[in-house]
Amino acid sequence: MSLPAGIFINGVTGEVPDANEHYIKTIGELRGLYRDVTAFDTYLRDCGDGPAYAVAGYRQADSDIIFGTTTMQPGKIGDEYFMTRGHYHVRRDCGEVYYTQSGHGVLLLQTREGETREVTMAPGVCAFIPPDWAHRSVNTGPEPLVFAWFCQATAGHDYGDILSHGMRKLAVERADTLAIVANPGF
Ligand code: PAN
Ligand code: ZN
Repeated sequence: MSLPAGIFINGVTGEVPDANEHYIKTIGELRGLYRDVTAFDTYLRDCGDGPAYAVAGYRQADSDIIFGTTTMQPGKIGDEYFMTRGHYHVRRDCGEVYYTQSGHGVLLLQTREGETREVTMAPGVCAFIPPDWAHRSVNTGPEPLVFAWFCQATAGHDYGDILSHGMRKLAVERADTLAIVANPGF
């Protein structure tokens, strides 16, 4: 049986002391995500492998809801800011909420039909992700980007489509500022 609980989230570090699910994605594990393969290899050679983002989740058995945090390091590969893999949910009826607690970024969203949207991620902004919109977060600032996420426990992650085709839009740095551009490789 699920029981009520008050779960502390550190909005600066993203740490959730009571989290019972954790994983880290290193830059090296994200080969193929970034368009500039030479820049990717140069980054790994010069900076070494290290965490790109960490995910902590809080799940209670038999509950319909899970939540947790994602903490994304700042950085760029070529002109692309550090980003998450991006996914649809396996269950097409399941949306999600991202509540940014610190740092700055952009949430890239797209439908299977080709519609795209961007939502600014900044402290205090709650991003609503409707069902069946693919979503990828991008850290566009110089600090870690920390956001709390809340979704259905059985939503599931479907990475296949974004992994093989990328997303329609890229978040890149142009003249020292963020630009959202069409992905020439899509
Ligand atoms: C988030 C994401 C998390 C990492 O918890 O899973 O930010 O992003 P990727 O899973 O795309 O690598 C979420 O959207 N869950 O559904
Ligand atoms: Zn999701």
